[in-house]
Amino acid sequence: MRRAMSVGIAGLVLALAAAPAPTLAAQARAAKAAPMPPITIYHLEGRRSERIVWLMEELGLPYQLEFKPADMAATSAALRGINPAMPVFPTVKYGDQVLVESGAIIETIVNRHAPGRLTPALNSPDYPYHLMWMHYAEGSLASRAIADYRVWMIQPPTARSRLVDSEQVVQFAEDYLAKQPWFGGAEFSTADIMMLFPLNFAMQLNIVDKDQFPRINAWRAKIEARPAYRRMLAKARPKGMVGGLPALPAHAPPGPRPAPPTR
Ligand SMILES: N[C@@H](CCC(=O)N[C@@H](CS)C(=O)NCC(=O)O)C(=O)O
Repeated sequence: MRRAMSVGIAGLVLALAAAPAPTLAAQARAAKAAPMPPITIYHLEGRRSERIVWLMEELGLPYQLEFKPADMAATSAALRGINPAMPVFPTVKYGDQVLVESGAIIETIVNRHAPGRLTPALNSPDYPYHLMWMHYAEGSLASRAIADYRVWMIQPPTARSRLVDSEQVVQFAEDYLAKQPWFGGAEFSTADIMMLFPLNFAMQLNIVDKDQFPRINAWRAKIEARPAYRRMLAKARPKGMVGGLPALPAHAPPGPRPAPPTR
């Protein structure tokens, strides 16, 4: 079986890779999968669009990748050309539909074109947790990490907020990994794909103290060893990260937070 991928705004580069022979179960699943329209991922190095590239690499599905390596201006211009009202990465052209929200894009692709893959069985105990982390990644984790980053860039904190903060949302993820090896439970799933970006964001930008979370660090090491993740990096970050944000000079001191409001 051959897989095609194109890279670059300027031209089309065809990359061919041999995939392993499909098992009987994979053939049965493929028979249920809907035909996939052409998919173009508007991407910028190191951003959430890497989730979609990584997903497609895990699934062995074809896609076109639009970005100009190490050229943020050209990459942003291409994005604004297709999605001027909401220019965010990822924007995905799915057939003739233009989609944002990485979680929704992942669920659309898996549910329609790779049913049953990278997802625990619907009636399994893992399923509710898998779905919880799918949503937690953007809902609780990314939103708080980004809010703290913006505020703390203006004034490095000397104490923790009384509201749920970045430390607490990352700690909640750390505690879950004491019980399960993956955010999807027993097996790697799309919840892991969703969780990596905000955890990297929080740790690499010093929003939290990365040394406080050994289980997340061990999980990240397992992810970085995955062949599909490495293929994603080679294709989506060929010249490294572009326009990265500076790390915070200091993160909030760990420890107890002020008591929450009582009314
Ligand atoms: N919740 C959205 C977030 C998309 C998003 O904000 N992407 C960032 C890059 S990681 C972006 O394009 N930001 C540009 C901006 O905020 O102007 C998703 O999961 O896709």
